[in-house]
Amino acid sequence: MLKVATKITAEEIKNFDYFRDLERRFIEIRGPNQMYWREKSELEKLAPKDPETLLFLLRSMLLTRRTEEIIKGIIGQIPGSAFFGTGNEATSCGVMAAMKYEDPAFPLHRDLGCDFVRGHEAFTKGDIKVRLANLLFAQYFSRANSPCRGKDGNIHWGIPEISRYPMISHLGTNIPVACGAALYEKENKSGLVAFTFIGDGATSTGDIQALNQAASRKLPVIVVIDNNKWAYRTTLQEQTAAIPLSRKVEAFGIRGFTIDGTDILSVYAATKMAREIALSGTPVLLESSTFRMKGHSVYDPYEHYVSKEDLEKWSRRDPIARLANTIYNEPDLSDKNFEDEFKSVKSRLEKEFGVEQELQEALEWAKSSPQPEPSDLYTDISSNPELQKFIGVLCGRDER
Ligand SMILES: Cc1ncc(C[n+]2csc(CCOP(=O)(O)OP(=O)(O)O)c2C)c(N)n1
Ligand SMILES: [Mg+2]
Repeated sequence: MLKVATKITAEEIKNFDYFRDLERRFIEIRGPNQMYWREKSELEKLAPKDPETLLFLLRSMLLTRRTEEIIKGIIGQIPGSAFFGTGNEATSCGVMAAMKYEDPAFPLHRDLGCDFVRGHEAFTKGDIKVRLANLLFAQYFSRANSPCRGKDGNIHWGIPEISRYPMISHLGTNIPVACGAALYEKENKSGLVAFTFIGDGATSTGDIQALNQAASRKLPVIVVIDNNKWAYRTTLQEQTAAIPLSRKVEAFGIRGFTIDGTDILSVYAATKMAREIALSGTPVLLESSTFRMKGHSVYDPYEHYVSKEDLEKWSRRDPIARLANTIYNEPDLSDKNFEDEFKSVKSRLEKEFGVEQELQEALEWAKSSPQPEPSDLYTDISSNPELQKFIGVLCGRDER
């Protein structure tokens, strides 16, 4: 795990009251087969307890949130819109941290935490060693050195070097693709588990049927639902009666669990459990309960239709605040000045953990990166050389 600069010592962290609300944490993991699978005490054993992992998780969530704040500030300078996962960081970071580094991952656009966890150390891409944050900002600016080499904004990108594959815009379609990846891993006996994320809205698409085949073929696959209670402006209750959503796979004969997606320790433990189940030949649906704290996109005036009460209630379950409170005993989640206190704790931690510096450097790197050449417009369209050549001819260009 990455060593992070922080003022808290390993000794101090050993003494903190880690187990004080553990009961409440794991009681929230529900599911018809939960007890059948494990005793609660066994599940607790899967939660991270070493200081390095806890601090790494906190730093990853801070990086994720701060990146989105920075992006909000540069809207207008980047092409297109942006879609945030504010409030969802424990799910994206917790799931990714509990999976194996080589497990093929298919996150959504709101799951930047997955990228920060898997790309926490610089990795080699092409000819250069690069940090994830640099690539991410280059992608938002559509620069020539970004994962899509300037051909896309901030959605359909992947980094195969770290087994992080792109998402598909059509809701739910990530599911059959991840199942296909799981089939590949099973046939190759790699011991790896493919996993993907879908929104609550996507659970009402036909693509969830892919889990029927995955179940009968005993594929090592996990589907995580980012249940943020909204699908654009449609509420959860308006789009389905199958609540909790984890019930949706009972008919396929596989396991569904609902977890508290704002508590990264629960998410981490439940994902470890899910990974073991998936490896034993039963796909898993993991519903992570969160709340979308921002609009569908930056241009969506969510304050007009999301109630103040809901936003206030869920802000006190902020995943970063919860983990900071577990480790440092601050911010106080029930204090009437919670928002102000959290703001100051967060900005202090961003500096102490080197988050601000890493992101500002990455932003500058991306801004000064080259724009794509117009002559590259038709390159990289197909991995099939014949088809690529054909595209070149169609576009009146030589195949490059
Ligand atoms: C099959 C399909 N239908 C409709 C859309 C349009 N659309 C894009 S995002 C969205 C809402 C998605 O909600 P959810 O799955 O809950 O994900 P969230 O945005 O909350 O992360 C819709 C309806 C689409 N992309 N694909
Ligand atoms: Mg949603």
